[in-house]
Amino acid sequence: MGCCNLRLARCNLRLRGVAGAAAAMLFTSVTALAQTFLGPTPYLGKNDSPFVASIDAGTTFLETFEGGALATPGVSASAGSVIGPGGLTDSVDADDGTIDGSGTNGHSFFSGGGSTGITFTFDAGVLGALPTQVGIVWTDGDGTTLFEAFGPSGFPLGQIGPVAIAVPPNSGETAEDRFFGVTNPAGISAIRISNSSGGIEVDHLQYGIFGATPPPPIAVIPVPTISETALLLLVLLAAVAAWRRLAARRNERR
Ligand SMILES: [Ca+2]
Ligand SMILES: [Ca+2]
Ligand SMILES: [Ca+2]
Repeated sequence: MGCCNLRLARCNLRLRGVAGAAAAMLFTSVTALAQTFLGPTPYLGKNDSPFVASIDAGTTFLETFEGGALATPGVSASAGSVIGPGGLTDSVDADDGTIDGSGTNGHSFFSGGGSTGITFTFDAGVLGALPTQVGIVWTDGDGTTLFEAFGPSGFPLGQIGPVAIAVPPNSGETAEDRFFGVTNPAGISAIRISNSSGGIEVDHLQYGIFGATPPPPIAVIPVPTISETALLLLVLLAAVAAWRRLAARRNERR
């Protein structure tokens, strides 16, 4: 504190600077830990997901419902069930093999109570931890659409909407389909999606670890083939023989 005795005013300024820097660091830290909402954005296939890299890397689950059930681990739905191909089915467009403006030949997840909505709840015990990134694609319903997310212990993280994205009729059109997502470093315990009128249809539930590094590739140590091993032995034997001849000549000269 000697500097304070000598130059009190300058030292105060310096301390204020340190306090300001600390406050800035704290703010940055808090900001970095905050939740981020993503969407609503158009979605016709997996490549439209902001999480596609981690889906491909295997650190985020993607449930397309094309297997006929909600089968990815560590998640349960409060209402609804999977529906298969049909005139009113509204799967994500690409799931039937062709992006053609229609989702009627795919599978989706439907509930008759759009205003109650569907809550997907995550099980940290099964997953090892709560997911830190979650997304869902709203594909059909009426009225306005609302997406909500909840952190650990169920505290609300916020919401997107209500937004007016529904376009009638309800026969598999995909231009209206929208992705809603959230990231939260402290974890996401549940999401809820609802629309104010009619039933509700969703698809491509996705959840995993935000920013996770994919597992490193397994190092492959090349194993020499039999012919390579034989060649190596021949080279070694030739080298030993040459060394012995050289040693013998040296002995003869002595
Ligand atoms: Ca299609
Ligand atoms: Ca689907
Ligand atoms: Ca649709």
